Amino acid sequence: MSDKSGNFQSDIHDSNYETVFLAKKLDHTGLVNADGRTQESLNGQWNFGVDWYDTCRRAKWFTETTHDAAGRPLPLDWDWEAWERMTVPACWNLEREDLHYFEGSGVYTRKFRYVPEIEGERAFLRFEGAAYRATVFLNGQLLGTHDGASTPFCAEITGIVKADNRIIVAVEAKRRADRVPMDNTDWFNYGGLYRDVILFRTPPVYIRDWFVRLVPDGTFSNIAVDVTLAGVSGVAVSGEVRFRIPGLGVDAAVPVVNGKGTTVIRAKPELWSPAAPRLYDMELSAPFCSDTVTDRIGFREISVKGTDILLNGKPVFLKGICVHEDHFEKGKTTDEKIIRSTIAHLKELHGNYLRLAHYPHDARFAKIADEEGVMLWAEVPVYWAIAFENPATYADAENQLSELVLRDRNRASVIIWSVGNENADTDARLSFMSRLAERARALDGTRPVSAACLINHEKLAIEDRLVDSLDIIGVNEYYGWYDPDFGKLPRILENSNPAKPVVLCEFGGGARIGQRGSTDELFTEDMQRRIYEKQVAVIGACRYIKGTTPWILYDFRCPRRLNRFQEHFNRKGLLDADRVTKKLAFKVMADFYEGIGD
Ligand code: GCB
Repeated sequence: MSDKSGNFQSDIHDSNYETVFLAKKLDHTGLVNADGRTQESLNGQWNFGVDWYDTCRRAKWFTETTHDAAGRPLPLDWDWEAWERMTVPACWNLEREDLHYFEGSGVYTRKFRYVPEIEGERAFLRFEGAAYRATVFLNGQLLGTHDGASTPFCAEITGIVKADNRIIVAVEAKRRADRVPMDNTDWFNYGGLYRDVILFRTPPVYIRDWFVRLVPDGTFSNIAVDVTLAGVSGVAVSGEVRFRIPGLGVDAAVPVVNGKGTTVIRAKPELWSPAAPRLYDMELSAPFCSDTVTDRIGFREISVKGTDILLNGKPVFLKGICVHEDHFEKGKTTDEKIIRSTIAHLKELHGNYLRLAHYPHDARFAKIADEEGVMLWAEVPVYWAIAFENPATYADAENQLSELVLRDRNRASVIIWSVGNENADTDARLSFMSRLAERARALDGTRPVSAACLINHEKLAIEDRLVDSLDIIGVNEYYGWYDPDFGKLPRILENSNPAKPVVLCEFGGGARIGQRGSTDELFTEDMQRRIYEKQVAVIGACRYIKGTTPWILYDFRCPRRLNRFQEHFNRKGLLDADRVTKKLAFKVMADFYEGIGD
């Protein structure tokens, strides 16, 4: 039917209603680094409507058209102020019982005041995470649409923002085969505006982003700084930015030409490490445009040599554990207290490293890990059977990876970018994931790239063509659990002769807290402990395994797990989902890591 015909009504007849919203993307190209700037929180109680049929976008509620052309009131289907309240940030699934498994669209709205502080000031909204698709409107105008549940995005609102504003965010949380992750995962699909929403301001010309790090040349005495400046209406800016690290006596010029500047400065920082997580305050200031940003940076070098992983030139064993961003009360929403208690458990394990599985965790994690001296594996949700043949899926994955790297590349704690987990070795997957590895290196040439690769369970060897594109080989194996024949693990390790370091990024087994029995009884703490004892004995004897992150620190919500011990939780945690009660295997891992020493 043509939209010219007299009985065409776009809100009910236009099946392509999303096209216009998708045409304006909020992606990594619009990301502005807001660290070290004054941030005004838009968190709090928003009005919220469950919009199961996506009518906000179909019927353009966001235009707030309340009267027809003749001035008569319209029978509206929305009613912002009468709607219930929903906490932002929060996973809607845990806010209301009837939304526990809700995977449709929800509309969030609130008002806010805005008073400019300086002449020509620019203003931005930044969303730290919205699952999965968020379409943002301000004062009736479309700002754009973001895809990806776990990475940040920004929208410039200069010229649209007024004294009194209404923001509307339509968030849609469907699982789909063409998304990243796709519709089948071993974790819960939380939805909503579940991370912070902030407003920040900049001068007309402003410092958009920076990348400060030790040059990985083995000398530990060169600091590189890249700066990006944004001009008014996209006009390229040139000028001099000062780069200062008072603690090192650094005060250097970074010449910026056409928006980009880069400089290498000689300096001898105390190196960041888990034993001494030294951070330096730094400042970038651009007097010609009156902009200044600050950050706290740790300087360290992470590299790979043969089958060794080197931290500051010395071999290091990554003593870690996997953790999901999943809290029994808050889901994927987190806070400083939760992050610090996670790290406290890692330290009780005598660990120095966490695998943040299987998607980017909250931005505060890496900041706190910087302070606490914890190394991190950061990952994008290229998980299991992604639509590797689909170019749109690749674009989504590449964008999520770009947003992650741009968000966290100034964090010393992040030492590995992972481009995926347990994906079948097809040509399409090889091309997809090796392009992702190249993308990570293009945005950040200072960190190794890894992925959880595959074992050939017939040949009993680590075998995955993706290995050629990686710096560190991640391997998941569940001998003693999914495959009870534990004897295969030592054979696999003997049969393999990798030229690169291997990290065992998963092993383990399930145990219901308090469930006791023999070491052969599934879901008992006793069997889980036995699996850990056998695993660490084999791992400890393998010359090329340079790190381990068993699966997993805490039990986590998982709709695929329906037996009487699981009750919708994956029970492979070393602690219960209460994040307090330890299982017997915890001590096995703690003793193993204590024995390895620093
Ligand atoms: C895996 C996956 C992880 C699962 C785990 C399990 O290999 O990478 O996401 O949760 O196994 O418990 O089966």
